[in-house]
Amino acid sequence: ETMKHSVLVTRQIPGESLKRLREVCEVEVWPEAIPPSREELCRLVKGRHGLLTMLSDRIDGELMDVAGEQLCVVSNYAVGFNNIDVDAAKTRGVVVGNTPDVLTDATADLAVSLLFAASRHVLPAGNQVREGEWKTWEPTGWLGVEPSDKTLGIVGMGRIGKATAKRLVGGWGMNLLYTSRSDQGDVEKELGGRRVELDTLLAESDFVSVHVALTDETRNLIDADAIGKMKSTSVLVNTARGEIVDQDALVDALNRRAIFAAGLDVTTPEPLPADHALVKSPHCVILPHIGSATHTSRNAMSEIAVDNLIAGLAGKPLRCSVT
Ligand code: 8YV
Repeated sequence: ETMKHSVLVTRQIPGESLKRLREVCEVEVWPEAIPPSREELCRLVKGRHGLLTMLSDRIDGELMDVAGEQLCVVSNYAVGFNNIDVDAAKTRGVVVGNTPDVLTDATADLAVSLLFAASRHVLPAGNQVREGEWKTWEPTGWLGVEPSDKTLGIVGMGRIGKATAKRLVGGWGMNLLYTSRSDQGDVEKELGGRRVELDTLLAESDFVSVHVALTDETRNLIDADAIGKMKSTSVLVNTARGEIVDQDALVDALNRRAIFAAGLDVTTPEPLPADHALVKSPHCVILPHIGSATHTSRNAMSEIAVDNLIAGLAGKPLRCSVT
């Protein structure tokens, strides 16, 4: 067969891997910084054999049908794949790939950064300087909380949860509680962690860091009830998915000082409008979903995503498959 495969890449990606892709197929790359709308995506996927997609692209059965029967692989540029209807893909014989492992360290580093930033008012204090409001030094100004020897609660002890725990247990001597679908012997041995129910974790932890995948079971896992169980001195960190935390409940808790602070790399929606109560809260640090944003991590994600696409087009097993 002489006809080349046709693929759509829905954003510009860093690194050299698109060159490899161009050697084996026709590639169209969405050129804008703003993602394609649903309408544009529907127009662009028609007739494609492969898609390299982002979290901002909703890839459901309808979109796969619009693409056509020749579609054989969807390669997601992320470890999380909640934007893809995996069952719909399976039904249609479409394989789905993701980019695990290579962003574990970068995301764990950012979780720790958010934990410290939220604990020490890094953003509002820094802004005070920028805005010319640094008038004096106050013994009672900007008092924060310290992590040393406190209790860390990791919600979801997967790769990123484990890497975050390692940093904070090893570096700051934190005691570790965690929730997980399975008992993790190595975590108990290496880090002295104790697997507990979520309620216990929330009640006993000084710092709670969320690392579960977004599924029907974890949507709104950290709701008003859950936040209500947390200590008034505790800090909540979320680098997983915005939908796992009930944002109205979080705003309410921060306003009432029912928890100390929050650090979020993920929100609902993304981008979060600047007039949102969470953005306005002096007790909340929000970053624009940059967990995996390092040169090392994003270049490696590009490599895996392109490897997945090339393998899928050739009908071979993907380097990292979720189907
Ligand atoms: C993505 C992410 O890189 O991997 C994930 O699951 O959330 C991020 O690393 C980013 O959202 C681009 O899709």
